[in-house]
Amino acid sequence: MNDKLQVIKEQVDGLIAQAIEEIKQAESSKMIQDIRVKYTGKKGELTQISKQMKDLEKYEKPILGQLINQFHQSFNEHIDKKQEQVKQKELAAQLASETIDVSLPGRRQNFGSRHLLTQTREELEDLFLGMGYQIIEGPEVELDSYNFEKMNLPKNHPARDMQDTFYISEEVLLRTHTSPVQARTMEKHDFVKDGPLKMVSPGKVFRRDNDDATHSHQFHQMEGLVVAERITMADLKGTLLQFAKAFFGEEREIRLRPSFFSFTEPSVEVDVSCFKCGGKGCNICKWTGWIEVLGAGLVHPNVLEMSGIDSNKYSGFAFGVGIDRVAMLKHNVDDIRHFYQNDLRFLTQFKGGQN
Ligand code: FA5
Repeated sequence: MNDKLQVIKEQVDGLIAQAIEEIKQAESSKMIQDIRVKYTGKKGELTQISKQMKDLEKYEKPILGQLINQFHQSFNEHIDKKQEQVKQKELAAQLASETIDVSLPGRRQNFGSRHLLTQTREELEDLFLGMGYQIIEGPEVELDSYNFEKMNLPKNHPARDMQDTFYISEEVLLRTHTSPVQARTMEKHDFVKDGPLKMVSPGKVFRRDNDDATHSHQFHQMEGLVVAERITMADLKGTLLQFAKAFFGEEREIRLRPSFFSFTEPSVEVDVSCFKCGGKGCNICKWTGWIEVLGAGLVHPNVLEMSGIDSNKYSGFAFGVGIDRVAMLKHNVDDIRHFYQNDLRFLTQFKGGQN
């Protein structure tokens, strides 16, 4: 080996010694990668030495080639071994840092629950389903003809004032009560095929009302309607007593007071004996012993006839319960606006209807 080659050999030997030393010190995959680039990369140290190839004599070139191969062999051997060790160490560290303590108690999931108004509506539905009623829903955006005219409230009737509402056009409005579902159902009913008509219809209603603790411009009602031959006030009273006992408690009594609705005749307001004081008088019943819960009556013959039912053959009773009101009474809620404010401090008190 001539002097020139001797110098190159010393350079390569020095380089491999230096690389091996650095490999020994490497502690991460990143450091190993950097060493690879530093020695064997395109601009690496070995590449610099290889560049001398072009200045060598033909017979000298294979000798340099051999030296370069030896470098690669030794370098790869060391670096691969080190890479394997580092990989093991890194994997162990990762597994240690991601250890799951399976003995830790789980985090509690906070589930939502059914709104008290939904719970109340479902309770009322179940109760009437149990008495053989079917549930029928009607549209919230209603025609004037169903909301008023077919309920025996012709245009310009003064009783319309009590149920002013939001009009979409002259003839289309947001319904003020669930009573229009009476007419929609009666029109379709076939007594020969379907037998007696027994239905309840829960849903949202709207009125131009001033909001206060017991009034909202949007609230919920449930309509009840029974039409068959020889239906009397006794049927109405018996049904409402059963409802009052099932919903408010077995000891409840009811009282009917004369009232006016254009679609029933006679019409009544129905009171339930106070479930807090049992009728003795307290702040809930305003010291009267009775709480008003709904309006009812025998279906007016005009209403039957307008829906195509022979009022000489058939009669019926109807009632309309304010769902918000009975929910307030049963659960001692002092302001109807709590139902619509979505305050979790209020809502989470009624977790009975867990989803
Ligand atoms: C009616 O709406 C009649 N359609 C009920 C009816 C049906 C009578 C069938 C006869 C036969 P009234 O306007 O009284 O009647 O309302 C019925 C119930 O809705 C009231 O007893 C009350 O519980 C509730 N209610 C009325 N206005 C509001 C309001 N602004 N906010 C909350 N609840 C109300």
